[in-house]
Amino acid sequence: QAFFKSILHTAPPSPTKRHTKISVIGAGNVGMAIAQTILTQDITDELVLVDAVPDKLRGEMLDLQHAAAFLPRTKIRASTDYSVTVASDLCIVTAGARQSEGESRLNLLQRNLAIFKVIIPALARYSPDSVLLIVSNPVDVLTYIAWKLSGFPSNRVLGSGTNLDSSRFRFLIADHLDVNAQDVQAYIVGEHGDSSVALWSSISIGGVPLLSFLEKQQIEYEKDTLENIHRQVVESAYEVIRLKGYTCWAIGYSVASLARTILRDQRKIHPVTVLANGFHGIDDGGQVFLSLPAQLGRGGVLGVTDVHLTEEEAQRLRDSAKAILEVQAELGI
Ligand code: 6V0
Repeated sequence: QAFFKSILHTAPPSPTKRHTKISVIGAGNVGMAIAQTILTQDITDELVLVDAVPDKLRGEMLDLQHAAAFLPRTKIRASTDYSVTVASDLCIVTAGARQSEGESRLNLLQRNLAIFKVIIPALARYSPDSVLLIVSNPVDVLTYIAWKLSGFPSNRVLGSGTNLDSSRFRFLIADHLDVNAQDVQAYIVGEHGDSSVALWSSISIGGVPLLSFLEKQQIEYEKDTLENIHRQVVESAYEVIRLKGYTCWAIGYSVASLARTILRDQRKIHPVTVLANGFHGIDDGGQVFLSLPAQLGRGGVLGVTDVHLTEEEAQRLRDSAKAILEVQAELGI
Protein backbone atom coordinates (compact mmCIF):
# COMPACT_ATOMS: atom_id res chain seq x y z
CA GLN A 1 0.00 0.00 0.00
CA ALA A 2 2.86 2.37 0.89
CA PHE A 3 4.38 1.68 -2.50
CA PHE A 4 1.20 2.70 -4.29
CA LYS A 5 0.81 5.72 -2.06
CA SER A 6 4.26 6.97 -2.89
CA ILE A 7 3.65 6.64 -6.59
CA LEU A 8 0.40 8.50 -6.29
CA HIS A 9 1.94 11.25 -4.22
CA THR A 10 4.95 11.82 -6.39
CA ALA A 11 3.19 11.47 -9.75
CA PRO A 12 3.14 14.81 -11.53
CA PRO A 13 -0.31 16.28 -11.95
CA SER A 14 -1.82 15.13 -15.23
CA PRO A 15 -1.64 17.79 -17.93
CA THR A 16 -4.77 19.90 -17.86
CA LYS A 17 -7.11 18.44 -20.42
CA ARG A 18 -10.51 19.93 -21.06
CA HIS A 19 -13.22 17.85 -19.40
CA THR A 20 -15.81 16.69 -21.95
CA LYS A 21 -19.42 15.82 -21.18
CA ILE A 22 -22.18 14.19 -23.23
CA SER A 23 -25.81 13.93 -22.10
CA VAL A 24 -28.11 11.36 -23.66
CA ILE A 25 -31.82 12.08 -23.18
CA GLY A 26 -33.98 8.96 -23.42
CA ALA A 27 -32.57 5.72 -22.02
CA GLY A 28 -34.55 3.44 -24.33
CA ASN A 29 -33.17 1.02 -26.92
CA VAL A 30 -31.60 3.75 -29.03
CA GLY A 31 -30.30 5.93 -26.18
CA MET A 32 -28.63 2.95 -24.52
CA ALA A 33 -27.03 1.68 -27.74
CA ILE A 34 -25.61 5.19 -28.27
CA ALA A 35 -24.41 5.36 -24.65
CA GLN A 36 -22.70 1.98 -24.80
CA THR A 37 -20.98 2.72 -28.13
CA ILE A 38 -19.74 6.07 -26.81
CA LEU A 39 -18.33 4.32 -23.71
CA THR A 40 -16.49 1.62 -25.62
CA GLN A 41 -14.97 4.21 -27.97
CA ASP A 42 -13.59 6.50 -25.24
CA ILE A 43 -15.22 9.62 -26.66
CA THR A 44 -15.99 11.58 -23.48
CA ASP A 45 -14.93 12.02 -19.84
CA GLU A 46 -18.48 12.15 -18.52
CA LEU A 47 -21.68 10.55 -19.78
CA VAL A 48 -25.06 11.52 -18.39
CA LEU A 49 -28.36 9.71 -18.94
CA VAL A 50 -31.78 11.32 -18.47
CA ASP A 51 -35.15 9.61 -18.77
CA ALA A 52 -38.64 10.07 -17.39
CA VAL A 53 -38.76 6.57 -15.83
CA PRO A 54 -36.52 6.62 -12.71
CA ASP A 55 -36.17 2.87 -11.98
CA LYS A 56 -35.29 1.90 -15.52
CA LEU A 57 -32.87 4.83 -15.69
CA ARG A 58 -31.06 3.84 -12.49
CA GLY A 59 -30.95 0.22 -13.60
CA GLU A 60 -29.35 1.20 -16.91
CA MET A 61 -26.83 3.47 -15.16
CA LEU A 62 -25.77 0.75 -12.68
CA ASP A 63 -25.53 -1.86 -15.44
CA LEU A 64 -23.11 0.37 -17.37
CA GLN A 65 -21.16 1.42 -14.27
CA HIS A 66 -20.58 -2.26 -13.41
CA ALA A 67 -18.62 -2.60 -16.65
CA ALA A 68 -16.07 0.05 -15.52
CA ALA A 69 -13.29 -2.52 -15.15
CA PHE A 70 -13.50 -3.31 -18.87
CA LEU A 71 -13.99 0.19 -20.27
CA PRO A 72 -12.02 3.41 -20.76
CA ARG A 73 -12.55 5.60 -17.68
CA THR A 74 -15.78 7.60 -18.03
CA LYS A 75 -17.87 9.07 -15.22
CA ILE A 76 -21.47 7.84 -15.66
CA ARG A 77 -24.38 9.63 -14.00
CA ALA A 78 -28.14 9.51 -14.41
CA SER A 79 -31.11 11.51 -13.18
CA THR A 80 -34.63 12.46 -14.11
CA ASP A 81 -33.64 16.03 -13.19
CA TYR A 82 -32.08 18.06 -16.01
CA SER A 83 -29.65 19.81 -13.65
CA VAL A 84 -27.46 16.69 -14.04
CA THR A 85 -26.82 17.77 -17.66
CA VAL A 86 -25.26 21.10 -16.64
CA ALA A 87 -22.36 22.25 -18.84
CA SER A 88 -22.68 19.44 -21.39
CA ASP A 89 -20.71 19.83 -24.60
CA LEU A 90 -23.12 17.66 -26.54
CA CYS A 91 -26.77 16.78 -25.81
CA ILE A 92 -28.16 13.82 -27.73
CA VAL A 93 -31.97 13.55 -27.72
CA THR A 94 -33.49 10.11 -28.30
CA ALA A 95 -36.56 10.50 -26.07
CA GLY A 96 -39.85 10.03 -27.76
CA ALA A 97 -43.28 8.59 -27.53
CA ARG A 98 -43.83 5.21 -29.17
CA GLN A 99 -46.27 5.08 -32.07
CA SER A 100 -49.45 3.37 -30.92
CA GLU A 101 -51.29 1.07 -33.29
CA GLY A 102 -53.23 2.99 -35.91
CA GLU A 103 -51.84 6.32 -34.72
CA SER A 104 -51.10 8.84 -37.46
CA ARG A 105 -47.60 10.23 -37.94
CA LEU A 106 -48.94 13.71 -37.25
CA ASN A 107 -50.48 12.64 -33.96
CA LEU A 108 -47.19 11.02 -32.90
CA LEU A 109 -45.41 14.20 -33.89
CA GLN A 110 -47.79 16.25 -31.74
CA ARG A 111 -46.98 14.04 -28.74
CA ASN A 112 -43.25 14.36 -29.42
CA LEU A 113 -43.63 18.12 -29.75
CA ALA A 114 -45.10 18.19 -26.22
CA ILE A 115 -42.11 16.12 -24.96
CA PHE A 116 -39.62 18.41 -26.73
CA LYS A 117 -41.27 21.47 -25.14
CA VAL A 118 -40.08 20.07 -21.80
CA ILE A 119 -36.69 18.68 -22.82
CA ILE A 120 -35.19 21.30 -25.14
CA PRO A 121 -35.64 24.46 -23.00
CA ALA A 122 -34.19 22.57 -20.01
CA LEU A 123 -31.12 21.47 -22.00
CA ALA A 124 -30.66 24.97 -23.42
CA ARG A 125 -30.87 26.48 -19.93
CA TYR A 126 -28.31 24.13 -18.34
CA SER A 127 -25.94 23.92 -21.31
CA PRO A 128 -26.30 27.16 -23.29
CA ASP A 129 -23.08 26.53 -25.24
CA SER A 130 -23.76 22.91 -26.15
CA VAL A 131 -24.41 21.28 -29.49
CA LEU A 132 -27.85 19.63 -29.75
CA LEU A 133 -28.00 16.39 -31.71
CA ILE A 134 -31.53 15.10 -32.36
CA VAL A 135 -32.20 11.43 -33.05
CA SER A 136 -35.93 11.04 -32.18
CA ASN A 137 -38.22 10.58 -35.17
CA PRO A 138 -39.39 12.15 -37.40
CA VAL A 139 -35.87 13.54 -37.07
CA ASP A 140 -36.05 16.33 -39.67
CA VAL A 141 -39.13 18.07 -38.21
CA LEU A 142 -37.97 17.46 -34.62
CA THR A 143 -34.57 19.04 -35.38
CA TYR A 144 -36.40 22.13 -36.66
CA ILE A 145 -38.52 22.12 -33.47
CA ALA A 146 -35.39 21.77 -31.30
CA TRP A 147 -33.79 24.69 -33.13
CA LYS A 148 -36.87 26.86 -32.53
CA LEU A 149 -37.28 25.86 -28.87
CA SER A 150 -33.59 26.21 -27.98
CA GLY A 151 -32.98 29.62 -29.51
CA PHE A 152 -29.51 28.27 -30.48
CA PRO A 153 -27.81 29.35 -33.71
CA SER A 154 -28.48 26.81 -36.48
CA ASN A 155 -24.85 25.57 -36.50
CA ARG A 156 -25.39 24.14 -33.00
CA VAL A 157 -28.55 22.16 -33.77
CA LEU A 158 -28.39 19.12 -36.02
CA GLY A 159 -30.11 15.77 -36.51
CA SER A 160 -28.62 12.33 -37.08
CA GLY A 161 -30.54 12.36 -40.38
CA THR A 162 -29.25 10.23 -43.23
CA ASN A 163 -25.91 9.41 -41.55
CA LEU A 164 -27.53 6.03 -40.81
CA ASP A 165 -29.20 5.66 -44.24
CA SER A 166 -25.80 6.39 -45.83
CA SER A 167 -24.06 3.73 -43.78
CA ARG A 168 -26.74 1.20 -44.76
CA PHE A 169 -26.17 2.29 -48.38
CA ARG A 170 -22.39 1.88 -48.08
CA PHE A 171 -22.82 -1.57 -46.56
CA LEU A 172 -25.12 -2.75 -49.36
CA ILE A 173 -22.86 -1.37 -52.13
CA ALA A 174 -19.80 -2.94 -50.45
CA ASP A 175 -21.61 -6.25 -50.11
CA HIS A 176 -22.65 -6.16 -53.78
CA LEU A 177 -19.11 -5.37 -55.00
CA ASP A 178 -17.31 -7.45 -52.35
CA VAL A 179 -15.25 -4.53 -51.04
CA ASN A 180 -14.82 -2.91 -47.59
CA ALA A 181 -17.70 -0.55 -46.66
CA GLN A 182 -15.12 1.93 -45.30
CA ASP A 183 -13.72 2.28 -48.85
CA VAL A 184 -17.13 3.17 -50.25
CA GLN A 185 -17.89 6.88 -50.36
CA ALA A 186 -21.60 7.28 -50.91
CA TYR A 187 -24.23 9.67 -49.65
CA ILE A 188 -27.92 9.58 -49.13
CA VAL A 189 -29.37 13.04 -48.54
CA GLY A 190 -32.78 14.61 -47.96
CA GLU A 191 -35.43 13.33 -45.61
CA HIS A 192 -34.41 10.50 -43.26
CA GLY A 193 -36.42 7.51 -44.45
CA ASP A 194 -38.98 7.14 -47.20
CA SER A 195 -38.19 10.06 -49.52
CA SER A 196 -34.40 10.04 -49.11
CA VAL A 197 -32.30 10.75 -52.22
CA ALA A 198 -29.33 8.54 -53.23
CA LEU A 199 -26.51 10.49 -54.89
CA TRP A 200 -25.39 7.96 -57.52
CA SER A 201 -23.20 10.36 -59.46
CA SER A 202 -20.83 10.99 -56.54
CA ILE A 203 -20.24 7.39 -55.40
CA SER A 204 -16.62 6.26 -55.40
CA ILE A 205 -14.78 3.15 -54.24
CA GLY A 206 -11.24 3.76 -52.99
CA GLY A 207 -11.28 7.07 -54.87
CA VAL A 208 -12.43 5.48 -58.16
CA PRO A 209 -15.84 6.73 -59.35
CA LEU A 210 -18.41 3.91 -59.22
CA LEU A 211 -19.01 3.71 -62.96
CA SER A 212 -15.27 3.40 -63.78
CA PHE A 213 -14.90 0.90 -60.93
CA LEU A 214 -17.64 -1.31 -62.42
CA GLU A 215 -15.99 -1.05 -65.85
CA LYS A 216 -12.51 -1.88 -64.52
CA GLN A 217 -13.80 -4.91 -62.58
CA GLN A 218 -15.83 -5.89 -65.67
CA ILE A 219 -19.00 -5.79 -63.60
CA GLU A 220 -21.99 -5.07 -65.76
CA TYR A 221 -23.70 -1.76 -64.94
CA GLU A 222 -27.30 -2.45 -64.04
CA LYS A 223 -29.44 0.53 -63.18
CA ASP A 224 -32.08 -1.74 -61.67
CA THR A 225 -29.59 -3.34 -59.28
CA LEU A 226 -28.43 0.07 -58.07
CA GLU A 227 -31.99 1.33 -57.64
CA ASN A 228 -32.84 -1.85 -55.80
CA ILE A 229 -29.99 -1.10 -53.37
CA HIS A 230 -31.56 2.27 -52.55
CA ARG A 231 -34.96 0.63 -52.12
CA GLN A 232 -33.39 -1.81 -49.66
CA VAL A 233 -31.93 1.11 -47.69
CA VAL A 234 -35.38 2.69 -47.39
CA GLU A 235 -36.97 -0.61 -46.39
CA SER A 236 -34.21 -1.76 -44.04
CA ALA A 237 -35.44 0.09 -40.93
CA TYR A 238 -38.95 -1.34 -41.42
CA GLU A 239 -37.46 -4.81 -41.89
CA VAL A 240 -35.38 -4.66 -38.70
CA ILE A 241 -38.37 -3.31 -36.73
CA ARG A 242 -40.56 -6.09 -38.13
CA LEU A 243 -37.97 -8.70 -37.18
CA LYS A 244 -36.77 -7.51 -33.74
CA GLY A 245 -39.14 -4.71 -32.74
CA TYR A 246 -36.74 -1.75 -32.91
CA THR A 247 -33.37 -0.74 -34.34
CA CYS A 248 -30.46 0.12 -32.09
CA TRP A 249 -26.94 -1.04 -33.02
CA ALA A 250 -26.45 0.77 -36.31
CA ILE A 251 -27.98 4.01 -34.98
CA GLY A 252 -25.74 3.61 -31.91
CA TYR A 253 -22.58 3.47 -34.04
CA SER A 254 -23.88 6.16 -36.38
CA VAL A 255 -24.51 8.65 -33.55
CA ALA A 256 -21.26 7.74 -31.74
CA SER A 257 -19.39 8.58 -34.96
CA LEU A 258 -21.06 12.01 -34.97
CA ALA A 259 -20.25 12.52 -31.28
CA ARG A 260 -16.58 11.70 -31.92
CA THR A 261 -16.34 14.08 -34.88
CA ILE A 262 -17.96 16.90 -32.90
CA LEU A 263 -16.18 16.49 -29.57
CA ARG A 264 -12.77 15.70 -31.02
CA ASP A 265 -13.14 18.45 -33.64
CA GLN A 266 -12.44 15.94 -36.43
CA ARG A 267 -13.92 18.14 -39.19
CA LYS A 268 -15.22 15.06 -41.00
CA ILE A 269 -18.07 15.30 -43.47
CA HIS A 270 -21.27 13.48 -42.50
CA PRO A 271 -24.71 13.59 -44.12
CA VAL A 272 -26.78 15.04 -41.26
CA THR A 273 -29.94 17.10 -40.76
CA VAL A 274 -29.06 20.78 -41.09
CA LEU A 275 -30.86 24.00 -41.94
CA ALA A 276 -31.18 23.49 -45.70
CA ASN A 277 -32.43 26.88 -46.89
CA GLY A 278 -30.26 28.34 -49.62
CA PHE A 279 -29.06 24.95 -50.92
CA HIS A 280 -30.22 23.31 -54.16
CA GLY A 281 -33.03 25.79 -54.68
CA ILE A 282 -34.64 25.26 -51.25
CA ASP A 283 -35.40 28.83 -50.39
CA ASP A 284 -39.04 29.62 -50.06
CA GLY A 285 -42.02 28.56 -48.01
CA GLY A 286 -40.24 28.65 -44.63
CA GLN A 287 -37.25 27.24 -42.85
CA VAL A 288 -36.61 23.54 -43.24
CA PHE A 289 -34.11 20.99 -41.95
CA LEU A 290 -32.95 18.15 -44.22
CA SER A 291 -29.83 16.04 -44.53
CA LEU A 292 -26.94 17.34 -46.59
CA PRO A 293 -23.24 16.42 -46.36
CA ALA A 294 -21.91 18.76 -43.68
CA GLN A 295 -18.51 19.29 -42.11
CA LEU A 296 -18.73 18.83 -38.33
CA GLY A 297 -16.43 19.87 -35.52
CA ARG A 298 -16.35 21.34 -32.01
CA GLY A 299 -18.63 24.21 -33.03
CA GLY A 300 -21.26 21.85 -34.49
CA VAL A 301 -21.96 22.34 -38.19
CA LEU A 302 -18.92 24.10 -39.68
CA GLY A 303 -20.21 24.13 -43.25
CA VAL A 304 -22.35 22.34 -45.82
CA THR A 305 -20.61 20.89 -48.88
CA ASP A 306 -21.99 21.99 -52.19
CA VAL A 307 -22.34 18.43 -53.48
CA HIS A 308 -23.28 18.04 -57.12
CA LEU A 309 -26.91 17.01 -57.65
CA THR A 310 -28.57 16.22 -60.96
CA GLU A 311 -31.68 18.31 -61.65
CA GLU A 312 -33.84 15.26 -60.85
CA GLU A 313 -32.09 14.76 -57.48
CA ALA A 314 -32.43 18.47 -56.62
CA GLN A 315 -36.12 18.37 -57.51
CA ARG A 316 -36.68 15.37 -55.24
CA LEU A 317 -34.92 17.23 -52.44
CA ARG A 318 -37.19 20.26 -52.97
CA ASP A 319 -40.24 17.96 -52.93
CA SER A 320 -39.13 16.54 -49.55
CA ALA A 321 -38.62 20.07 -48.25
CA LYS A 322 -42.15 20.96 -49.36
CA ALA A 323 -43.63 17.88 -47.64
CA ILE A 324 -41.79 18.70 -44.40
CA LEU A 325 -42.93 22.33 -44.54
CA GLU A 326 -46.54 21.17 -44.91
CA VAL A 327 -46.21 19.06 -41.74
CA GLN A 328 -44.67 22.02 -39.89
CA ALA A 329 -47.57 24.23 -41.03
CA GLU A 330 -50.10 21.62 -39.81
CA LEU A 331 -48.39 21.62 -36.42
CA GLY A 332 -48.62 25.38 -36.36
CA ILE A 333 -44.93 25.87 -35.60
P1 6V0 B 1 -37.87 3.62 -26.63
O1 6V0 B 1 -37.14 2.36 -26.33
O2 6V0 B 1 -39.35 3.68 -26.43
O3 6V0 B 1 -37.16 4.79 -25.78
C1 6V0 B 1 -37.67 6.07 -25.65
C2 6V0 B 1 -37.29 6.54 -24.26
O4 6V0 B 1 -37.71 7.90 -24.14
C3 6V0 B 1 -37.96 5.73 -23.14
O5 6V0 B 1 -36.98 5.23 -22.24
C4 6V0 B 1 -38.88 6.75 -22.47
O6 6V0 B 1 -39.02 6.55 -21.08
C5 6V0 B 1 -38.14 8.06 -22.78
N1 6V0 B 1 -39.00 9.24 -22.67
C6 6V0 B 1 -40.27 9.39 -23.12
N2 6V0 B 1 -40.71 10.63 -22.77
C7 6V0 B 1 -39.69 11.25 -22.13
C8 6V0 B 1 -39.53 12.53 -21.54
N3 6V0 B 1 -40.53 13.42 -21.55
N4 6V0 B 1 -38.36 12.81 -20.95
C9 6V0 B 1 -37.35 11.91 -20.93
N5 6V0 B 1 -37.44 10.69 -21.47
C10 6V0 B 1 -38.60 10.37 -22.05
O7 6V0 B 1 -37.61 4.05 -28.15
P2 6V0 B 1 -36.28 3.82 -28.99
O8 6V0 B 1 -35.11 4.03 -28.09
O9 6V0 B 1 -36.37 2.56 -29.76
O10 6V0 B 1 -36.38 5.03 -30.04
C11 6V0 B 1 -36.20 6.36 -29.61
C12 6V0 B 1 -36.43 7.33 -30.76
O11 6V0 B 1 -35.38 7.21 -31.71
C13 6V0 B 1 -37.73 7.09 -31.52
O12 6V0 B 1 -38.31 8.34 -31.83
C14 6V0 B 1 -37.24 6.40 -32.79
O13 6V0 B 1 -38.14 6.55 -33.87
C15 6V0 B 1 -35.95 7.14 -33.01
N6 6V0 B 1 -34.99 6.52 -33.92
C16 6V0 B 1 -34.33 7.33 -34.77
C17 6V0 B 1 -33.43 6.85 -35.66
C18 6V0 B 1 -32.73 7.79 -36.60
O14 6V0 B 1 -32.00 7.35 -37.50
N7 6V0 B 1 -32.91 9.09 -36.46
C19 6V0 B 1 -33.14 5.47 -35.70
C20 6V0 B 1 -33.76 4.64 -34.82
C21 6V0 B 1 -34.77 5.10 -33.89
